Amino acid sequence: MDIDSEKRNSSSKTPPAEGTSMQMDSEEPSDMNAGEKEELAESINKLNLDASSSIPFKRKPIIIIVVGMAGSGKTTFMHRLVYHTQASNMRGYVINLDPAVMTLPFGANIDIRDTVRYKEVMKNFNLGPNGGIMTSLNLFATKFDEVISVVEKRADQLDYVLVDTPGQIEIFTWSASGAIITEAFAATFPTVIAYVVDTPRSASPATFMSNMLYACSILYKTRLPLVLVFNKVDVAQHQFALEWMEDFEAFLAASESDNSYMSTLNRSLSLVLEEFYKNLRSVGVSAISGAGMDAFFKAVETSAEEYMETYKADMDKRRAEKQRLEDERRRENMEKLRKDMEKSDGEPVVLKTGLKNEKAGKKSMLGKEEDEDEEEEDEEEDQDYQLFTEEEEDDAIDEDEDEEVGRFAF
Ligand SMILES: Nc1nc2c(ncn2[C@@H]2O[C@H](COP(=O)(O)OP(=O)(O)OP(=O)(O)O)[C@@H](O)[C@H]2O)c(=O)[nH]1
Ligand SMILES: [Mg+2]
Repeated sequence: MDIDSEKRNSSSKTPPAEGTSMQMDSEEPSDMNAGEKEELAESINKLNLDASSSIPFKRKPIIIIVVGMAGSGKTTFMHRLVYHTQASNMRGYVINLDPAVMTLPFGANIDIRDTVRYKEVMKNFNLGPNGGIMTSLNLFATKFDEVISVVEKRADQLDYVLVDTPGQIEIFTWSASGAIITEAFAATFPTVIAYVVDTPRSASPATFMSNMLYACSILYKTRLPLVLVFNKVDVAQHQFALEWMEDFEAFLAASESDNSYMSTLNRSLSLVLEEFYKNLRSVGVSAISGAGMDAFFKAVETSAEEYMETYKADMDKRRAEKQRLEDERRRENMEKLRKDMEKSDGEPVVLKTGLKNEKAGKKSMLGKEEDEDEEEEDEEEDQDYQLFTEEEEDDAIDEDEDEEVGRFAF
């Protein structure tokens, strides 16, 4: 690695000091005055510290990421959202992140299936269905900055971006790609998680509790506002769920009929989750009939405001801290570099390789020697060579290898 490759061969007057393992090659610093040195250091500093530009943040559109357990009705709910936005003259943009869905009931503006063929991924990587979905999502996540820039370009014409996620909830919520995608959105736009719950299936306290624990873990993992969407209220109303969330005694009473070990655990957990329930907004909807959509969008708007007040501030704080640590690390490295430059006084950097024929190595790195030095060197080299050939005649391959290593200059 050359700091200044153009000038590397010019600074070859004196060989590196004995025992110096690494020196920085720079433009004849012995001739450099203090002002020039400072200027160079400043420019290096600037180059490194200005590299961290901040991403511009926009207040619109609001990103709605729809997650939920398999079969809870995410895709049907997405369809309803698309229909509702169109009917209410809201401007929406639709992204499908489920690579395994066979047919979508709505048109997606960006569809992961256009980029990654899930079945091919399964075949090529010899994976099962879940591994195939996960790998497809990982592949797509590597290009997600392009998705963000597409949305950014249209930001002025959009109110909402609706995002459908894979059926297996853990593939999105607990994978690196899920985190990358969520964070990429949240860093650029207000982002809200819509957690879809299958209401009829949550009528049992045990299923309800497991659903709530999942929602809780997503809330704490993403640190984004979360709206609980009790879906399928056309089949069963969600009043019982609201009651259980508001009144701990009501949940205890419901669990009473069940005397298993599970219910004891559920009762204890419901106490723990009391605080979590306070931070949530919940709405009952039917993706099939369209009930509750206005309430849902109201909850989304309030959550987006909360995002700007609380979540964004927290996110900015975390990013600022990360940036501070990064700047500190850079500054330390620059300081080390500066010290190395001063120490080396502009001589070429040589890796100490422990060569048997060290001088030959040095010579090849330094280029042309001055004439008077050359003869002297040649004599010494001849001697070294003789010594070497006498001692290790059979080791011709080693000699070549050492010479190769000796050619590296830093
Ligand atoms: N009655 C009723 N059925 C619904 C509602 N929403 C979804 N369903 C049904 O629930 C089933 C699952 O719906 P999907 O939209 O495919 O659920 P999903 O969460 O996307 O499923 P995966 O992506 O496979 O996890 C389908 O049979 C839907 O018709 C609803 O509001 N009411
Ligand atoms: Mg689906």
